[in-house]
Amino acid sequence: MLVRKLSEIVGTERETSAANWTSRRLLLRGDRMGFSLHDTIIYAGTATEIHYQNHLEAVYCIQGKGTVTIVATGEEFVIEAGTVYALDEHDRHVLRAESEMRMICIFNPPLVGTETHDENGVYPILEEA
Ligand code: 9YT
Repeated sequence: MLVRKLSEIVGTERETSAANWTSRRLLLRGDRMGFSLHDTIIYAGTATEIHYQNHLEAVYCIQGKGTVTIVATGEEFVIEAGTVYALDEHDRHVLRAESEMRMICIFNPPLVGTETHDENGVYPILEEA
């Protein structure tokens, strides 16, 4: 069994940050679970366009409040503690954080660990170093 604590990850190579968020990657592809599991903080007042063309992502909000807007349709959903959204159609979307949001994110296929959004909000498929 694998046991790992958030406190052991913060500030290590398992934490990846971008302008609008920081992602603490608790489980990665190397852990051989078939998915990756992240504890992610989205900074208050930010808007991030994201398009996971190569991955499915489920996001469970455990703290804070914001919205997700589907770019293709303009549909907007309020996301707050206790809400999960699943990007089952690789939906391009904009995530807006009214307050700081804490999200538990699951990716399939799992991230290797160093991925960050490209200019289109996409994570590439990476091979492990
Ligand atoms: C909710 C979301 O997609 N935020 C961007 C970061 C990503 N979830 C990650 O790598 O943890």
